[in-house]
Amino acid sequence: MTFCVTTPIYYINGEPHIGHAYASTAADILARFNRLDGQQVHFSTGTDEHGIKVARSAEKSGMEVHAFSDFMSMKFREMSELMNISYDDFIRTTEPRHIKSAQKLWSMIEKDIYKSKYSGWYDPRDEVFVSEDEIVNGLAPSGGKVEWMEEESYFFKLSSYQDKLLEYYNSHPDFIAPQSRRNEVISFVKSGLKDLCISRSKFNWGIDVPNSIGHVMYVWIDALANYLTTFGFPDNMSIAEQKMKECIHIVGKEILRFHAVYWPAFLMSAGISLPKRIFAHGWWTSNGQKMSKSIGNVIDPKSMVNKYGVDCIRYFMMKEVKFGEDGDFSEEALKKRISYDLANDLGNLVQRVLAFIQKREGKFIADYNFSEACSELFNHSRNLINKLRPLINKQDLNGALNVIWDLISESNKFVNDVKPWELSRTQNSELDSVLTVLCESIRAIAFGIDPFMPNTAKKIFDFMNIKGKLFSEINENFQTQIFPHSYPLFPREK
Ligand code: ME8
Repeated sequence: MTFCVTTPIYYINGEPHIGHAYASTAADILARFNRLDGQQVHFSTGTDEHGIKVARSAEKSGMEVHAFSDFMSMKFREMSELMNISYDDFIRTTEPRHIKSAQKLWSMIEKDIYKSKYSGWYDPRDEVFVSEDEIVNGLAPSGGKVEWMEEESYFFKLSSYQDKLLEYYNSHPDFIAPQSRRNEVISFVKSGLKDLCISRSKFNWGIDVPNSIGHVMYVWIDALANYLTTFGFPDNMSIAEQKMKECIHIVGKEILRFHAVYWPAFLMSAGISLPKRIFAHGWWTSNGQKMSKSIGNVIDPKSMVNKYGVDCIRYFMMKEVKFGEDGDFSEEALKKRISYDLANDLGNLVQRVLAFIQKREGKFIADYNFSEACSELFNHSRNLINKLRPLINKQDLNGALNVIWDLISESNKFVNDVKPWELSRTQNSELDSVLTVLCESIRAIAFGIDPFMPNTAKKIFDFMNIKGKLFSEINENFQTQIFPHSYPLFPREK
């Protein structure tokens, strides 16, 4: 079975920030979960390098545009490394394989393309065409200053896809998620679709329109085609088709329209399968305010990771808000999560159980003859992944963490109730089975958090000498174990 997931490809006109790190981390968790679940995974991310906005940023920087793209794209690659993003492909839209793919897509939708004159407003900040009624005081909804555009352009007959799109949404209720966003898209399409201007001729930082001198593709056609490129299109058409069908696009809510309206229309026109789902996530504010360079409150993932560690940041972003909703990023909230959820709940469970076993010379005899209380915790542990799977399949990342934390709380409560230290004093024969079930629950928890916090999971696996990698290996019983020395998972704040 194949599972494919993509992040948006990021514009390289500015530095990566926490919003980019968020989209990439969410996609990474889906990719990691599915890999551990034994699926073939294709996970792509990358950079969107053409368009007027990038061309102007290059000009401002004084760098030649190709050199600027190389330089800025590298920063996004570094952000991926920093966030521990396990991508299989990092795609850049300036690569020859992509230029070929975008041009092929263009030629496949040519029957729906005509030439005409465009006159209207353009918002270079978001690379979108805007209508009169969207403009307030000369500004587009993005806050960008609109520019008048008048040029001979190519148009895509988007209007003729209105009914087909509505039919498709109707027959594929899970195509757009979350539901509230789906409703917004449907009402947008119902309100009427205009044909889409898909070329520019006033500048040349883009992919040439095939057989048409002086025109470059509108950056969004170019950008959306990245998903096909990464799947091997056009050389490996049947593989690309297959992957497209299994693909989940993770996007921010502000670019849902491009992914849920334009993209499916292009694919329908080209006769290519549509992706499985488009999931629109929400936006982060910074201490209650919109992140903006002028306010100076843009959150830099590098400084956060250096200060708190990558796993804590990954955890915080997924736990703090339900995936799909907006959230607020503050260090205060982050510190609380680290202290309560990570150090107190998870860290403490691992530390107290493993330290106890260590005190007994690191040895216990696995004993699966369980009392009722042990059996209950054992069954919950063995069932954890089965509970997570449906949540991950609907991208409920926050819900998945809640389920894992339920098991952590249950395990901590079990320790408090059973009091292994007392059993040890009285040489109670139940002790081995109590420690066995606790090791089982910690092992299950480590598997569960692995996609979210891979470094932390690895530490637990190392503490416990667990070699298994796949979820399927969770069902193997512990043998008599000797644990090496264990350390705290999350250093407490000084
Ligand atoms: O739109 N909160 O690129 P982009 C959460 N190149 N997520 C945020 C965010 C925030 N404050 N700010 C950005 C583009 N993001 C196009 C995409 S895809 C074919 C082309 C995330 O650099 C979010 O996922 O503006 C958003 O959709 C993405 O970064 C946009 O990045």
